[in-house]
This record gives sequence, structure tokens and C-alpha cells, in this order.
Amino acid sequence: VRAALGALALAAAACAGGKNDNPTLTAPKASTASECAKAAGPGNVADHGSHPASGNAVTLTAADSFFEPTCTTDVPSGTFAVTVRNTGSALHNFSVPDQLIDRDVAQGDTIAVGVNVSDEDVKFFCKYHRTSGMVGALRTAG
Ligand SMILES: [Cu+2]
Repeated sequence: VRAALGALALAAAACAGGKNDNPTLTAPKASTASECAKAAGPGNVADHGSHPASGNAVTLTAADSFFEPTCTTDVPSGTFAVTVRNTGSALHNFSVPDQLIDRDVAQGDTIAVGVNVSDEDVKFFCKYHRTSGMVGALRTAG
């Protein structure tokens, strides 16, 4: 029985040290700012994880009140196709002021928008819930 318990403890330790690559299961970090929070900030960031882009596109969920994933990584340069799906109960929005992007996403709706990406991360936010941390970033591969 002792040996079995030891093996269990080892397995648990291995698990705890492992990388959780599923953003939906990653709890938002409270204390130290994540790389994503740094990229999407400054200010309040409701961090619901990072996920790599699939090619030159991503689908984001806009919920009450955060984007998931909050950060998209490995974003290639060029026109990046962002689809935003509002699964919350409030009206949300996708804004990138530098690119004159300001699109509302009604409850249950989906919008598609092209974002220009060069060599810098592109920050975006919901203009209605920005102070609640409803912000995010498209992070370049470099
Ligand atoms: Cu919002």
C-alpha cells in the first residue's frame, strides 16, 4: 500500500508540473501578470488564456466580460481574419482604434473583421467593458 501511495504522489507531482495547454481550463492568474496580461495591458486584463492562431485566422469568444482566448499567439503578418462570437448576455464590441475598427457584436451574433498585423502585437478591446478588463492581444510570432 505504501508503494502504491508513493507512485500516486509521484504521478500527482508530474501532473502539477505539466503544462496545461487548454486555455478553457486555465484559471485566470490573480497575482503575477502573465505574458498575455502584459501584452494586452496596461490596465485591468481579464486573462482567459492564450491560444495559437490557426493559420491566418482566429475565432474569439466574447463573453461577460472577457475575450477567450484573451491572447492569440503566433499571429502571422498580413491581414489576419478575426471572427468574434458573442456568447454572453450583454452587447459586446471589438475595437482597434489605430485601424479604425469599432464593431459591435450583439448577443448571439458573430462578426468577421480583418486586422492588419505587421511586426508588433495588436491590442484590442470591447469599448463597453474595457475597464472590466475586456481586452486582448494578437501576438506576433516574432
Ligand atoms: Cu463587452
